[in-house]
Amino acid sequence: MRERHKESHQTNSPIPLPAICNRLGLMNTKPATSLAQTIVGVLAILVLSSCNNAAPVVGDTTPIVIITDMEPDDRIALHLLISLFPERVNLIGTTVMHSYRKMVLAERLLQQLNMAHIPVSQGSGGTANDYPDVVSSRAGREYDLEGAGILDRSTLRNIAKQARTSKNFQTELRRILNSNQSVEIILLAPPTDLTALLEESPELATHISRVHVMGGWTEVKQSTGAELRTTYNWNMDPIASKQLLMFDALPITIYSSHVLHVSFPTRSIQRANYPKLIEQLESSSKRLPSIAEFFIAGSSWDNHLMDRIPALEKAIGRENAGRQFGPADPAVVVGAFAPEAIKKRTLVKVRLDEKDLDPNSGFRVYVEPSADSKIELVDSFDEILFERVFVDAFESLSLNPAAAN
Ligand SMILES: [Ca+2]
Repeated sequence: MRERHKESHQTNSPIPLPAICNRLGLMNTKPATSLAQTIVGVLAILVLSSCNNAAPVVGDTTPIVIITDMEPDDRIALHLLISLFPERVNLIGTTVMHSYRKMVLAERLLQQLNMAHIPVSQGSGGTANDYPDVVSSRAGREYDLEGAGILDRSTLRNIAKQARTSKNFQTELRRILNSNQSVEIILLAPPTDLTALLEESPELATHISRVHVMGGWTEVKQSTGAELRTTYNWNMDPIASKQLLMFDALPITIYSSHVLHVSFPTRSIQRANYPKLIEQLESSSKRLPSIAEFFIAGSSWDNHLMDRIPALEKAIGRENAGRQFGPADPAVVVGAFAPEAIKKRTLVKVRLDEKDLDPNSGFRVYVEPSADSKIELVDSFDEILFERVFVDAFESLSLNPAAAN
């Protein structure tokens, strides 16, 4: 599917070069802390020669907060972030169904990477029935096997007794925003907790330098013409998603499904199309138990999806279960912190109509160019750069003795 907005107002890069250099560590006075950071810097030098003339400034130490639903591709995204910016990740919040269990699993992943000092807190949650019944999201919503084959049975039993939802993450996020003038948020799940906090304390939006959003829409053909309809993360909480897009002062970058489907047309990173990435994961798993557990989590998730949606067998392939992942969440991390992966951006206004639901696909979205908007839409993504950053980040993580138990 190709769903470009032909009339879009396009901007090559709304982020000033010094900011890009800064993000990539090219103006960092401190030495790079990992091979991954060094390589990201080298890549940037190749494409941004003008950065070489910039005066050195203090490196980017902006705290990062991640909101995750701990699906298999979130696990990959977390590994990437920890490899690229081990000192900047300040808080992880877990959300949607089984958010307590997801918190335990995120803590376990951090422990395995010797990063247990990063706090993880439980956010909003519920059961599959607490979320809108959109057919395309049903299989994901009804998955109930997080932690199977990873956590022992008594731990899983104890977890089942815990509250399904919590405001702990909102409390922790408030604390981070109150004590920092500039925080970046990586939103790899529905925005329920972030929006609730900003509705309660809108002044905290000025402490957020950018929200990197995995969300958006696809173009669905209807008898009346093509319509934009939300995908999973926005399907799960359309009201919070709509409200987030209405905070005028909040800089947001949207990695929409319709663009990532063009950059990654098979929608599955697997041996047939990205052999280097799968080989890298296989190799990393020998030293990193957190990758071995990604294989376990992925196998359970992939088989569930293929059981529920037989058409996915063609895209995923039973033989690839546990050895493939969706590129969306990892792409957000790469795009956020190696910004040259974003080949084109468009400033837009986005409106979500939560009252207009097509139960087969999602809620109606309207997008229009707007030069004064603080919302930028990723319009084209560099999957080649993604591959290079990915391989290097996992190689670095595997070689780092601190990360290998
Ligand atoms: Ca996710």
